[in-house]
Amino acid sequence: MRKRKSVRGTHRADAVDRERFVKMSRAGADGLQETRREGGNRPSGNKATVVTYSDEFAIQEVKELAKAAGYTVEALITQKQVVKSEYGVGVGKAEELKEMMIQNGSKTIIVDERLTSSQAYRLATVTQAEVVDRERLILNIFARRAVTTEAKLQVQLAELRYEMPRARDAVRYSVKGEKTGFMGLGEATVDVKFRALKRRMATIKEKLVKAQSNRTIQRVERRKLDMPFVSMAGYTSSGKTTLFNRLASETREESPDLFTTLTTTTRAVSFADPKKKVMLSDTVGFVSRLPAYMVESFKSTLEELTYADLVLLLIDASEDQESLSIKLESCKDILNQLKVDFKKILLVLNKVDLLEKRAGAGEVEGGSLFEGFSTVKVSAARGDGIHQLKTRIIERTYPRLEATLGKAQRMN
Ligand SMILES: Nc1nc2c(ncn2[C@@H]2O[C@H](COP(=O)(O)OP(=O)(O)OP(=O)(O)O)[C@@H](O)[C@H]2O)c(=O)[nH]1
Ligand SMILES: [Mg+2]
Repeated sequence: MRKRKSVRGTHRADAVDRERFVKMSRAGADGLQETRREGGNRPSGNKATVVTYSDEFAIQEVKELAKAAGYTVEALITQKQVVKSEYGVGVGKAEELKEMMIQNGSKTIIVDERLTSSQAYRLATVTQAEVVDRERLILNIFARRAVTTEAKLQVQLAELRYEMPRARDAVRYSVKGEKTGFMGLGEATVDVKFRALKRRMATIKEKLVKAQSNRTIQRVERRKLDMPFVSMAGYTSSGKTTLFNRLASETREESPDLFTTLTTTTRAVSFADPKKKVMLSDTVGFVSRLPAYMVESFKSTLEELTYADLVLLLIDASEDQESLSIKLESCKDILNQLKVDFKKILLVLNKVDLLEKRAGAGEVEGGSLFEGFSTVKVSAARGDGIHQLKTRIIERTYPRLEATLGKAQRMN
């Protein structure tokens, strides 16, 4: 009884809450300007309470995502279902959350799923807190990490795609609150606001098309050099940049934080035979439950994978079967969306050095998960298996290239 009363009690402050929600939506919709002003550094040092699924993988991952977005996790509650109810969480949980947050001083609830705007609104109303869903959380990380102009544009595009349907709902709430139009503004102003959002989206897309055509020109130029293209893909933190640095003698940033790399770096690399060079690219990492519009927004960066002759798909082989399975399936799903031919994949089982510390040393838990793929075990950090990997890269790319060259010569 006490629980229900408290939830209803909060509803009485509905008008004030609606105002807060509308302000929050506005902060989101205008987030692009904020990103530009603060160089993408938001939020920082914020205390958050997290709602996620009860499995260990989800718990660990959301904690790392929250950390990468600048939050400190004060408390974490788990649920079997995260998005089924009116608030995204059950009514009882919503109230539990509110009390928990008063105790721990956090002002943000991170819900590890995609919330509808009505769920976010209701949860924000009941708890009097800022509500950040999984997609917003990932966007916040991207916004913090984006350094290059292209990466910033891609993040801005993804943010607009996230905000548009929510801005539409904010209008509905505004109307329900007896204020016509968007965020308490008149209908005409709503139209103006939406048109402005759409225009911004069109401008960003235009700029990205330019970035994309520059890439295409670069790719065509590189093709003239008759070098095979090798691209690295994999879950965030699987060790792509560490391997790239080792193979290309580079010093790009590698870190245990999620989404360290947001842009593509390409280098011409030669292994044992200086005549057999390959173009090697490192790129942005993947994460599970990544919506299609985010993949689409990062298309100009991820496109390297589509054109690659060989894709090195990195897996952190030191993880347990469940993590391996979730991560590999997520990667396959995204590579599928990018229309990557799976025959071009070489599965690189990285971090094998960590397996030695375990009981049953040396064995990767993947087993049947890797069926259908050829695999190679390496430690990008320590150097194990690197010679074998280089040999495999050349074996997999040069026969194909030589066949293409031979065909071209025969045609001339
Ligand atoms: N023990 C061990 N750690 C590794 C190995 N390879 C990478 N790491 C560590 O794993 C973490 C992630 O490495 P990165 O190279 O930044 O991973 P990434 O795939 O580029 O990550 P994102 O750019 O965030 O997608 C870092 O702390 C690395 O030091 C390895 O072979 N063994
Ligand atoms: Mg990286």
